[in-house]
Order: sequence, then C-alpha cells, then structure tokens
Amino acid sequence: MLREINFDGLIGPSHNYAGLSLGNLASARNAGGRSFPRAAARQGIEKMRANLRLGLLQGVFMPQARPNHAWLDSMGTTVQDAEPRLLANALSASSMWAANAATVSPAPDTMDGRCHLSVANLMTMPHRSHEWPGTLAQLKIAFADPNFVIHGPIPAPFGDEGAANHMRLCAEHGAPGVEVFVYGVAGGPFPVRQHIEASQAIARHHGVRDPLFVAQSEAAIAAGAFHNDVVAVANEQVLFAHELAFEDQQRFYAQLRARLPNVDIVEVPDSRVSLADAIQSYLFNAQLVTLPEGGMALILPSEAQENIRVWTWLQELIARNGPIRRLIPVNVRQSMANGGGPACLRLRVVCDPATVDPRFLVDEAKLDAFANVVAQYWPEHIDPSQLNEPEFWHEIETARTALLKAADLEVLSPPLQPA
Ligand code: SUG
Repeated sequence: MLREINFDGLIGPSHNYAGLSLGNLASARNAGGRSFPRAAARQGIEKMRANLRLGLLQGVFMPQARPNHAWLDSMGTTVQDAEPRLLANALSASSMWAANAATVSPAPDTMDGRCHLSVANLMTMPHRSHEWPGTLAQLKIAFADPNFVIHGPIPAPFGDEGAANHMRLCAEHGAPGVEVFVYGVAGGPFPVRQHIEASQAIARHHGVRDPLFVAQSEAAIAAGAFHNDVVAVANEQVLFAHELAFEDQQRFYAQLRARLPNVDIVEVPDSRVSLADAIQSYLFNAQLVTLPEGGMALILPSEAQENIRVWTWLQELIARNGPIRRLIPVNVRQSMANGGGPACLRLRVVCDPATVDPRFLVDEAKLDAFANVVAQYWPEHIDPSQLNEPEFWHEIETARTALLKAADLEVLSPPLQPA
C-alpha cells in the first residue's frame, strides 16, 4: 500500500539569521537579526502535529551536527580559528529545509520498480554544500529497506537542490507519474541553483520512465524564486503555478496534457498576484495535500493570509469547488524569515510506510517528547554576535545530543572531537 509521507526537518538549535543565501530575499532582509530557535522548532513541530491531525502520515529528519567540525577541518581551520563568515556557514541550521535534502522518484515511476532517492549536493551556497553527508547518513538508515535505492550526490560543478525543483503529476500517489525536473538557465543578478545536467543525471540514475525537463523563468529567479517550489507546487493530477513560473509555460502545459490528459492546471495570473506578492507571501510554498476524506488542502504560511491580494484570490479559488477545497494557514514565521515556507520544510516520499525505519516516523506522543527536549535545551534566542562564543557551540551540541537520545538515533552523533 503506497502512501505519501511528509518528512519534515526538525529545526535545529543553531537556527540563526546570518544572511547566507544570495537570491533568497527573506534571508537577505533579515540578515543580522535576532533569531528564536526554540520558537522556530516549536512552530515546525506544531505544523507536523496539525498534519497528523488531518490524517496525514508524518516523518522527521534530525537536525545536523553544528558547528560542522569536519567541514571546517576540510577547510584547514577550526571552530576557534575560522573567520566569522566561514564559521557562520559551519553553524547554519539550513538542513531544516528538507525539500532540498533529496530528489525522490517513487517506485511506480521507475524502471526497476524501486523508490530512488538522490541526496542533493546543494553546492551553490557554501552553508548548504556541507549538508549532504549528514543527510545521506539519515537517508541510508531511514530507507534501508531493499524497496529503496539511495544515490550519492551529483558531482560538481552541476548544482542540485533536490525536490525543491522536482514535481510529480499522477492520477493518484500510487500510480505511475510524470516527473517534472525544473532547472535554471539564467537568474538575472542571482545564481541559478539547479543545473539541467544534474537533473538529467538524476533521472538516469533513478531510471525514471517519463521525465520532463522544464526551464524555470529567468524573471522568477530574478524576482527571488531561488527554487521552483516558491512559484509552483503539484499534487496528484493538480499543478498550481504562477503564470510566470516557467520559461515556456504553454509548451510545458501542452507536454503535460499530452502525457496526463486529466491534469488540472490552476494558474495564478500575474495581474492578480504579482511575482513579488507570490514571493513575499510564499503562497506557492504550500503543502498541497490530498485529504483522507477526499479533496485537497493547501497548507499555507500565515503570511499568505495577510496579503490581501493573495488571500482574495485564494478565496475565489475555494469558491470554485475545484480540486483544492481547504486553506489551512500555519505559523512558520521563524523559518519564513530565512525564506523557508511549509513546503520547504518537508520532503515527500511515496512508499509503503512499513518499509521506513520507524524512528523516522512520528505520532503525537513522539512529537511531545521532541517538544520537551526543545523546551529544555534549544536556545531561546541567538544574536549574530553569539555565533563565535564557545558556550554557544557547547549549548547547541548538548541540545542535539538530547534530541538524538529522545529519537533513539544516537547513531547520528558525530565522532568525538580531539580535546
Ligand atoms: O536555501 N535559506 C534556504 C531556504 C530554502 C528554502 N527551500 C525551498 N524553497 N525548498 C535557502 O536559501 C537561509 C540561510 C541564512 O541566511 O542563514 C537559507 O539557507
């Protein structure tokens, strides 16, 4: 029985606003501000809890070991000696955005009938480029069952940002799907993070039967859509996209209709919601989910409710009685301030839940246990000046250790550092 499981990255104790992500407008805007890791993690846990209460299956990934001593060592320095910018890169909690962890091709889409996952190299941004070994370690444990195949990262210089640039359209989750790999060619003043060579390599590794390669529009990247999931989201037969999301939108729609005649394309016109509004509100960075009772819901950031043009358009969408029936705003403001909405925080995997290591699946009781660890150990706030304080490094390492214990995942502890 194949089901969709959303695996959320639990927001780590080092969550801070160092402004590390060029092209991500929220990250730049909030650079240097005070962050609230305890509240951030609580918001993420409450989102998972709300999804469980909707009857959805929920999984989790652990935050990574920060500071990343191994990465600093590979750069010929240490946490004590690294210059501040490098140290901030080594301290980032960015693995919370699990949509960037990997690209997932579920079993019905692949030639060998297994579910393939490729860990993303995230090589465009220094603070994210050292995530993949920690992610790979978790994927190998969570999906150790022979129904899964785990692939390593695509080699440099081909940037890959995982599921944030990948959509799957299908009649229902367990049916064969069209996999859409969205890549960038140009981004105005901003870097392109997903390269077509990486997307093609992943489609080959996974043995995807029906891949489509589609260019993201330069206008969208230049407006701050550093990932495609900031301007489009798909679920089963529904594609929900901004009018200016893709370089050759009509051609893409025609290709999709040819493969999936029942595809339901819900396009938001630029005249109603501009790219700037879409990126400010993160309306498309919603989790578009199929509810157990039928119909779909958009789990949106509360910022979408606060933008009058966005919310008015969404109200009209619901009134149409189309496939999207419910709007569910959630508060993930701490993550949003770094450019991460509800959809960034999760990786979707369609599989038989019985084949997943249960330590990566959550119920309310487990979320309660995690929430207790967060309340007890996560820093209440972080100011940028604290990032170079040894007490802070110790505090966040102790916090993660407590969480790994609660999750029965001490196996993810880093090797002990020489004194
Ligand atoms: O890669 N922010 C992340 C946000 C990722 C959002 N993910 C998706 N759209 N799927 C990024 O830009 C901010 C880090 C900082 O500034 O400290 C950051 O990495």
